[in-house]
Amino acid sequence: MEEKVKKIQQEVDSFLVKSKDDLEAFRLKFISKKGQLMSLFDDLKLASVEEKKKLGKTLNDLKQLAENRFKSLQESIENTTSSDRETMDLSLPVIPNKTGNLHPLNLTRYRIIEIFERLGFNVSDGPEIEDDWHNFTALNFPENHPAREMQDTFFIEKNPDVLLRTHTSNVQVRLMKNQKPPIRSIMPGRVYRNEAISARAHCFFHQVEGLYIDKNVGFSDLKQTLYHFAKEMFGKDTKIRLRPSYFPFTEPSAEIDISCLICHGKGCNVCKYSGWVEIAGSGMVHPNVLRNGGIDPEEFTGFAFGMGIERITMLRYSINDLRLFSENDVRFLRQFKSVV
Ligand code: 2NM
Repeated sequence: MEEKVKKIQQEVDSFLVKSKDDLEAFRLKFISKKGQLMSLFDDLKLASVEEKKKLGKTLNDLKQLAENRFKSLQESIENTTSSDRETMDLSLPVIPNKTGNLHPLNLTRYRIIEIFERLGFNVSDGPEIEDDWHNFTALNFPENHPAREMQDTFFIEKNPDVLLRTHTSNVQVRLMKNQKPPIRSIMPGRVYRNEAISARAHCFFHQVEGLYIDKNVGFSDLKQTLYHFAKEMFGKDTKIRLRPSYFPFTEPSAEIDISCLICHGKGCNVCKYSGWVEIAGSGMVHPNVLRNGGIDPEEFTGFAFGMGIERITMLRYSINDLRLFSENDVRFLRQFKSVV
């Protein structure tokens, strides 16, 4: 009898209760009328008067112990009311995350920002609705420049002109006015041009322009910066080529080409059998532009560049139609999973 009591006492102490089912098992075993503990009280009836005295107290203590433990287990189970805990199976495969993914243009934009941030460039932003001064005049566009024509630019108002910016260079003008060199910044953003929509053109697209102004910034800095960018963006074996070009806001100016990713120079229809594809325009900031931004061109020089995010994205993912970016067809968009 005494041994039985000891055994039950140990069991009451060590019985594991993690769920409501466990708790019920505990109750049936130690508390209920048909439980082990109660059957000891039945045994007690057969004992002698002496034994009854001694064992009766032990059994009552044990009963009290079981009831107290039951109460405290009940409280803690109810407080953690986690039905998950009882049913969660950690070995099951995860439920796939269907919350969507970033737009391919944003994936490219973030990658471009990442590359330039590591070179010490910061990111600047500015208005999409702009006046003539910030979009054209300050950037050395002559009064009669064709870009100012109604066919090329969306005007919101005329005299004084209010328009949708045609490039993000308007942000550079503000930067130069508001900051002193050294300036090292890139400007991603949406720009607008009055063009018929096709596989290769759209009435809006996205640009990243960059500006670096300091003492002694030279053309070699421009070349190495864009060479580094090309290798980071398209792979370490990428070559670049600079072609002389013309922009009103830079002098000298150059178009940046990269070696064709598809045919590696052999010739294919992406590079139109030339082996090279254009990715950006660039040049040394024109002294007039520096002056318009309140910077002395005798003291400071700088380079600037601009690239289309759509174009870089099309090369990066072999996409052949610009319209896919704005049609928002999920069958297209879902293909660009990434861990940005
Ligand atoms: C391009 C190509 C070449 C450019 C120049 C400037 C500024 F403001 F510094 F004059 N911003 N961006 C630039 C130069 C942009 O885009 C194809």
